[in-house]
Formats: sequence, C-alpha cells, structure tokens
Amino acid sequence: MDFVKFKGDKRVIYKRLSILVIVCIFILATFKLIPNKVANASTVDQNGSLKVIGTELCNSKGQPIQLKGMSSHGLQWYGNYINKSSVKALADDWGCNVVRLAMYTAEGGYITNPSVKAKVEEGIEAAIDAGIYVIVDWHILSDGNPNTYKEQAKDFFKDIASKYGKYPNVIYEICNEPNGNVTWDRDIKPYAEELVATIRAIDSDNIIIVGSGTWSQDIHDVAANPLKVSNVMYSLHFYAGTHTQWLRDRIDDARSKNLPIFVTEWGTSDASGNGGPYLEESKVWLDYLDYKNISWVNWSLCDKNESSAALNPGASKDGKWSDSNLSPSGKFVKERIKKGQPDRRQEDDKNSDHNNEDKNDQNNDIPGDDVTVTFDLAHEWNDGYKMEVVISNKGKEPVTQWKVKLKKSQWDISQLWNGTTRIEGDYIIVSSMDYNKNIASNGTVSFGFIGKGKAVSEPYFELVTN
Ligand code: DCB
Repeated sequence: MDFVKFKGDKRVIYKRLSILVIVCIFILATFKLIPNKVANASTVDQNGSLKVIGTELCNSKGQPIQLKGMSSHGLQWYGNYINKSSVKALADDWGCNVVRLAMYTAEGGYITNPSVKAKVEEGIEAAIDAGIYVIVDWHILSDGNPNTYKEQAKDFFKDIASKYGKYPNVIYEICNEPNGNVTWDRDIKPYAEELVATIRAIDSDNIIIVGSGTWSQDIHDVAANPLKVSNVMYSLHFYAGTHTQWLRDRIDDARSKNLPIFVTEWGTSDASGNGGPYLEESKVWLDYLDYKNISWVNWSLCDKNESSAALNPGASKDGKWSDSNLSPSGKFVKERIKKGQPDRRQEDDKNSDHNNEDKNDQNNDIPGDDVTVTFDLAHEWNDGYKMEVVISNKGKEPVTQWKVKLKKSQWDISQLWNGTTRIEGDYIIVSSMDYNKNIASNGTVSFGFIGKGKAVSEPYFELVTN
C-alpha cells in the first residue's frame, strides 16, 4: 500500500519539516512578525464610532452599548489624577470603558488658566492609548449661563475637534450644568445650536452631549423642544442624597418622547458633593440605569476630603490603588463598574450561582436542520433582564435570511437590536436586518433584547431560514 511505503520516509520528512519550522520561526521573530503577545481588543477596537439610534447609544454595528466610568474632579485642582497610568488602571482594573475630563471654565479653570487644556489633551491621549471613550467636558458651573464664555467654548472645541475628532474615542460635552436664570429655549438651545454647528464643521459624527437648566436636570424642557441634529444626547445629572424617584420618572418621560439621555455626572453624595454617601439610593439609581441601558459617569476621581471622592486623602496619582485607598463611594462604584461589563461576565459567573451557563442556556437543535438557536441570559436585574440570542449555522450551505418566531406570552420586550419585530397573532416574529441576514457555513449571528420581569427558562421558538 502507498501508505506503508510513505511510512518508511516519515522520520526524514518530520526532521526536514521541523528544521523548516524552526527556520521560519527564526525569520518571523527576527523581523518582529510575531507579536510578543496578542493584545486583547480594547473597548474602542471592538465598538468603533458611536452613534445615537432613537434613545439608544449604539456602537458602529448599531448594537446598544452602555458606557460606565469615572469623571475627573476639576482638572485645575485634581488634574494629577489624570495621566497615562491612572487612565489605564481605570480601564484595566476597574473595567471603565469611558473617562470624563471635567475642565472647569470658572473657579480658576480654563478662562483664567488656559494651560489646563494641556491636561485635557493628556487625558484624551491616555484614553486613546487605553482604548476607551473620553468625554471632553466644558465644565460650566458658577458661570451658570453657557453664553457667558461662548466664544471661548467655540475656539476650544474647534481646536479639540481638529486635533482629535478623527478618533472614535472622543465625545464632546458642551456645557456641564447650566443653572440660575437660564432657560433651555432662550439660552441653552441657541448656544447648543451654535456649538454643534462649530463642531460639525470639523467632526461630522462624534457624539455631542448637551446639558439643560437646573444643573442638567431640566430634560423635560429639552424633550419638548429638542435639537434637530443627529448623534446628539442630553445629559442628566443626579446626586443620590438629593435626587430620587421623581428624577428617574423624568428620565422615563423624556425617553418616551424619544430623548437620548446620558448620565455624564452623578454622585453618591448630596448635591454639594459631600454628605452621605447614600449607597442605598445609589444602588436604586444604578439598577435603574443598567435596566434602561443608560450610560453613566461617576463624580469623581480625586482624593478630596468629601464623600463623593472615590479616593482617600493621599492616594497615589498613578492608578496603583489598593482597597484601602478607595473611599466607601470609590469601592461601591468600582464594584458596580466591574460588574456591569459584559466582557467580564465569565469572571463574574464564577462567583454567582444564578448566572450559571448550563442552567440558562437553552440549546435547542431543530431536527433535520443544521442551524441552532441559543438563548443566553446575559444579565438579570430585579425586574428585568438582557437576552442574547445566537443563531449558528453548522451546515455546509450559507443561510441567506432568517426569522425567529417567539411566543408573545413569554416575553415583555422593551427594546431589541440586530433584528426587526412584528406581531402575528400570539407570536413575535424577529426578522434579520440587512447586515446580519447572511450566516456563512460555520458562522453565527445574533440579536438581543431587554425584557421586563423574569426571563422564561425554556423559551418556545421556531426558526425559519432562507
Ligand atoms: C455639580 C457640579 C460639580 C460639583 C458637583 C457636586 O454641581 F457639576 O462641579 O462638584 O455637582 O456639587 C463640586 C465638588 C466640590 C467643589 C464644588 C465647586 O465636588 O469639591 O468645591 O463642585 O467647584 C451641582 C450639582 C447639582 C446641584 C448643585 C450643584 N443641585 N452645585 O442640584 O443643587 O451647586 O455645584
């Protein structure tokens, strides 16, 4: 047999092959064609340019994304806590996918001390290096009317957009907290229109976030008269000791009017930045924001002796913080950021028995078919959950279109992505989008949704392909 004859030469062939392999490795290594370590794809590598679809902040594929991270304190005071190594620690150790750079205009900030802009640029570059999103915050506060320094704001954002607008990382926040005798219709909206036009002349698509009256709580005024531009969101700020259910209700109202909300600043303290920390109410707030998939950024990364500060006095500036360097607020917030990152789910699974893959995954093969549908409970809250549905084509032929039929009685879906839905009698029909209708042989696609209440453990479904 040919095979037996070949067997006689095998050792020689293996020897030659192994010499060849060694030579190849040597050449590849010499010319640095083999990376020392394959780096994990960063948040921004994975999600790219953000866009706003309806009320949702979405990644470049149109999937909703929730950003969570820390805000600096005033950079003129606590800028030392923003540098390459601290921002990398926020990304890697805390799981932050966003950082906010609070550049005060007044109180010794940019207007009298323009050199603080160098810190903003250092922070942007640190975020780009760490692969996370970065909010450039024009932090008006004691200067309650954004028009006070409008010309300076335009020049500032022109410069930032020219230098960094090409990076998907950058998000512009054009007026932190208007307050005092200012109204949306008369003061803030015209300011925002002018700033948006200024930024859009240079950067056509990065997200712009706009504040509202009463320290960015008056989103109802915005919902009644929003800007007519794309990729714009509106900030909502809260402090757990001061703002409670009534402000969450206001978010629900605004979202029902299609207003996209981003919590670019919140604290565990009262509205002064001190008092408390009110961790019970903070938990209610964060559960609510997770449930609604609303992005948030916590005030603040500094070691000031106030309860909203995440670090204890004297904590180092380089991000190497032990637990004893974290304040009660810092510990609570870090925990919540880590917990909420979907790419850390496997780690979390080890510590939680209710999130067990085997129990929650329903892998139901269709008899006589090579395409499977898997329901994966990605997250659970008290009164809701996030479900990922993966359709895998294990056959040799590509699938060119698919539909999944679900039972209406089993789900109370509040939002769904990567598919379109329609109701047919007792069923919800989820159909493919243009961009995910094809499933190659051995390929997968997925859609996902947020549901209210408890997820059923053995969902009914029917799959229709091609
Ligand atoms: C916001 C500001 C932020 C401020 C925090 C907490 O202000 F955006 O700059 O941070 O919320 O008040 C605090 C710092 C202090 C610092 C002070 C002044 O934590 O260390 O001394 O800024 O620079 C808000 C938010 C809400 C309300 C009031 C304020 N409110 N406020 O609802 O009444 O007056 O600053």
